[in-house]
Amino acid sequence: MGVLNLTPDSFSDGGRYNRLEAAIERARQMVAEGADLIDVGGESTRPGAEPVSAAEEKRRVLPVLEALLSLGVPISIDTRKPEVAAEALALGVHLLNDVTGLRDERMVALAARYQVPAVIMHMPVPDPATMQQHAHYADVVAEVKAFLQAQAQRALAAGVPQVVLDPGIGFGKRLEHNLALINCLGELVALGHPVLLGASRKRFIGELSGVEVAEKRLAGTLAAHLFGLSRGAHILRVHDVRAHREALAVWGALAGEGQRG
Ligand code: HH2
Repeated sequence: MGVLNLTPDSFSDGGRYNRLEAAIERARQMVAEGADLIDVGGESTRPGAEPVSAAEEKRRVLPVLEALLSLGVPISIDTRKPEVAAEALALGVHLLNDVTGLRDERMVALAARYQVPAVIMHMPVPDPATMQQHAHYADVVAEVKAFLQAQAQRALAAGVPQVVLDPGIGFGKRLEHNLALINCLGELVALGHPVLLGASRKRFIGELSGVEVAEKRLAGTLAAHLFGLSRGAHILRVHDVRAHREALAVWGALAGEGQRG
């Protein structure tokens, strides 16, 4: 899943792709580099980011979505606002990516009505501005798993055709929480739904590698993502598609055919 952020303030590539032409070009490039899916977002969810009105978010994403729907790959809308999701799905978007984990009944109803799969991501409170104040868990893996399982059951019972589970790396999580969740990703995989991992360029990669500039965190990102694959992740949400494809070609050969014998 290639990330297309149409925001002036995203933590890693903010401001670069906010013009229509540039956004479309960037999406084309990611597809050419091997992206299977493009995730389009119009609001930054980094800790402490300024909230964006639904009108502004729609202004940012709808023209781009319309253009991208002819690219030939599935397009996902990354939004926590039902108003934005409704218009994106009416255009024909293929996947709903809700970082607030389908807490809002209207999001569930929309995914059911348009018969699209939904990504259910964990965050401790549905508010990026304050989520880091809620980074307290007795057992982060158990709590995230329980939340995702409950939300998945609710969504499926309401008619959502498929759910994708995501531990929400960096969303109301500290370093030790992110590490535990990636290390124990197999527990989420065991719930029987596809699992998405989004560690690309995130703060914990910087904390571990000492790389402060988000755009320069590719090496650490690849390490986290390949580790996640070895734990059973099905979808990686990435900014650097080409590098991931190259790494996957080698990792996949080793994981699939590299056993002795
Ligand atoms: N991470 C970000 C945004 N959306 N969606 C899912 N399902 N999983 C994630 O891990 C995830 C996500 C944050 O990264 P980015 O889009 O690069 O930054 P920003 O929110 O500042 O635009």
